[in-house]
Amino acid sequence: MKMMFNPMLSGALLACLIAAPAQAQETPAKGEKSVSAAPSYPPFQIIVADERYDYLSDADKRTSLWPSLKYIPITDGSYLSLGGEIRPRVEAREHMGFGRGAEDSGLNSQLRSRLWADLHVTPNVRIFAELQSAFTTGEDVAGPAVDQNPLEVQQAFVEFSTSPSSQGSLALRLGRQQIMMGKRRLIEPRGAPNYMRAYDAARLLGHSGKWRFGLMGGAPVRDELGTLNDSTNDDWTFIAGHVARKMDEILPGSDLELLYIHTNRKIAPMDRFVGKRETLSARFSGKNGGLDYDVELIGQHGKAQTGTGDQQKVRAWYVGTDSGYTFPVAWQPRLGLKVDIGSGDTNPNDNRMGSYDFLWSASMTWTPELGYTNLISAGPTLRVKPMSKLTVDLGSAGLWRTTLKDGLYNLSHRQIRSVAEGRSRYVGLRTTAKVEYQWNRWLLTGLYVNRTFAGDFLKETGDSKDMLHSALYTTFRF
Ligand SMILES: [Ca+2]
Ligand SMILES: [Ca+2]
Repeated sequence: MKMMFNPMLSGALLACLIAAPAQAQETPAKGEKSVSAAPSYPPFQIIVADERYDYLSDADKRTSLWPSLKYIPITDGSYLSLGGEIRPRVEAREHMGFGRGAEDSGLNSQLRSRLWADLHVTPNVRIFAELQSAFTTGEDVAGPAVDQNPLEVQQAFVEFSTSPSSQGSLALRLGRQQIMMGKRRLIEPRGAPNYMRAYDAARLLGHSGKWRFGLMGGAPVRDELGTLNDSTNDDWTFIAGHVARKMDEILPGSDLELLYIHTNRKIAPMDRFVGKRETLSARFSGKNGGLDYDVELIGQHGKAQTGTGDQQKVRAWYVGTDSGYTFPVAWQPRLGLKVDIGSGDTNPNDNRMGSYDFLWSASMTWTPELGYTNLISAGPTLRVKPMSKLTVDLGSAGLWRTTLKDGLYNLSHRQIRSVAEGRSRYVGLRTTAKVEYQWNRWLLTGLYVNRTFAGDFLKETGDSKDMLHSALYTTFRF
């Protein structure tokens, strides 16, 4: 694998460097009116399958390479759309377990490659498939499949849809697919780590006027070391429904979204997450002038299966916000507040399970470190744009245990410190910085640093090294 990786990495970097200047002139700068016939394309989506290129059906719009790849006409009404991504990344990790357990140290080189094809058989039937590959070299402890998954079918689904109309639309997706809901606090495609997450699912999606709605059911894909061997994780199934509505009558630009997920988990790193949970989320978000806001409340009930075989009633919750204000001055500074609070179990002997299960949530930062169970993470964020293509994000967050009767968890639902190991609430202080330069529509380079300083609770547990996670990356996407 090591022999293969380095040429691939150099190839990817070369591809980025060659592709960038050649295609740079195709997209007008943001906010700038194009004087030539060059169109300004809609932005890329996180869920690539949500992108549509029907607007390129007119051959006059496909005079350069990129639109010619996004719309390849086959017969009248049918076309093929191709896309891909290459992300080389150099990563530094120190004490990701805060000084306990087998910890990777020093530099790693990573490469994520993606290639997808979207075949629109008729205006109402499409077949979407994506291959994805993730390599990591330099790890000094064996990495998981999230780092190392040489070649997999990341997505393969068929979609049946009604013809788009002003009345609304309805689509049914069947097969392996990426899913993202709301602010990515419960179900999402795991974009930051090397290999992404998908679900084997059936999903009905619709919208009509101010309403959006959907139903879905299935299971996540199990990440396995090795090639073309990822299977359906039947040990963690779900059924979900959601409905959202624009709430302009109450507050201009606002949106209310309700999401219900029933999960059945047969195996988990901790017994407390085994069992059936009903998760209900209400999320109010929007943008009004310089203000952007997002508040989410989540309640959980159900039955947890403990190690002794007893069933415990689940009573868990989460509350969080990521809101800010952008000042209309030079550098467009956005000052924000980000808070995440997940419940913990307040009493080991009361036959109730209070530890919040964050399901398939994105991490709080770009670092896959602490989970949301029994954790308060709260602090300010600042974003500035010194140049139109340059974005700087700074953040700082205090970390505390929600209840002193429960331990500390990581993003894999493992308890990394138990309740018996310390008495303090204060876990530590996290500081993050991210600088990204968007060369053009296709190419982005970024540097990310997360330094988390161990606080009183970690010190009491005996292992309390400060954590460092940093990454230098370039993403080329077409
Ligand atoms: Ca695999
Ligand atoms: Ca309890």
